[in-house]
Amino acid sequence: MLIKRRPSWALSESEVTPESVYLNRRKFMAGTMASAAALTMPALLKAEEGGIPGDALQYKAMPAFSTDEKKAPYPAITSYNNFYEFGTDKGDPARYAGAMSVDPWSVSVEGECAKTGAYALEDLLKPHQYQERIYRLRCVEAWSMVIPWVGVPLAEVLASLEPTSKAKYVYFETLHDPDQMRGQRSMFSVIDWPYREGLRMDEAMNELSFLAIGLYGKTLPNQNGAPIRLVVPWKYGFKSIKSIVRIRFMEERPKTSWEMIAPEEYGFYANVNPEVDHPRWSQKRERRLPSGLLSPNWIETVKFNGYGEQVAHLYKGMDLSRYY
Ligand SMILES: Nc1nc2c(c(=O)[nH]1)N[C@H]1C(S)=C(S)[C@@H](COP(=O)(O)O)O[C@H]1N2
Ligand SMILES: [Mo]
Repeated sequence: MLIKRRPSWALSESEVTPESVYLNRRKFMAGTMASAAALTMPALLKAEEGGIPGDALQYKAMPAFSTDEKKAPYPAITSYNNFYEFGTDKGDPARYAGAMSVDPWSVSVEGECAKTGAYALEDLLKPHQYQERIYRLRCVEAWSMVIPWVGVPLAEVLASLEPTSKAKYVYFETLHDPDQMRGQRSMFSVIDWPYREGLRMDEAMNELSFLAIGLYGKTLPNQNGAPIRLVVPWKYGFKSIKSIVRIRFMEERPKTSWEMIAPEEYGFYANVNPEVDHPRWSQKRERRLPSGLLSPNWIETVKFNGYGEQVAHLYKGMDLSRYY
């Protein structure tokens, strides 16, 4: 008998198990936590009438840091999210992130730099001109979107904090406040809060690394990481940490959330790489969203998410099948 096998990349939505389902299953092996609800992806909302909410930002367009690919519509970018602080379903952040208050917002700057201290967000941003950059965001779950961010280069902000020569890494933390973040109250939460991320200093100082404060020309909605989040477009989406309250310059490599949860699946580097499959699914293709459930829009994944020209040199001499 001839058994026809689909190529491994022709996965249906339910075959690429959302991380939340898998991790809950793993954590509560004895229970029945893999709820059917978590397997169902919410339909993307129709564009709302009346334009884009939020405060308008002044920025300059940056064609050299942008793509002509079709942008995901605002409702798609703001209704299909990963932000586990508010729940693990893709629709939870849009539903519940309104409970987070983002003004005033303070960022604690710590560690190996001259300008440590607690900064009001305005003060951290003040000297810098806002830019619009249209980047691809590629989630490790094999979906992607093209997103027009507004923000400032991470390198400018970090340089203004005057890192010392001992600063080899920079570490970030998201707000930890169970009163505002219902996912942090959940007994099913898989993350040891706060959400933590980090970059090697040369990655952080790369021209592509970006601190976003806006989307489609307006201030970020909470579900996308208001009021300030990282965007590192050549890495899997989980590196792009949201709602940042702490920046620490470090000599040692910091422990990051996904590495702590499953180091064999999520490395510190996490560079987009179609040559290295996730242990449970292929990374050769991705669904470019929005994309219908019946006719998923699969495209080829490109190494470094297509940003190799800008970043490949950072990894010379590293075995990218190990440090993918
Ligand atoms: N604090 C925090 N940051 C986070 C996450 C999260 O759960 N918590 N999810 C990450 C993942 S897996 C992805 S793909 C992106 C999604 O960003 P978006 O919702 O703006 O598209 O945010 C990343 N940043
Ligand atoms: Mo992701």
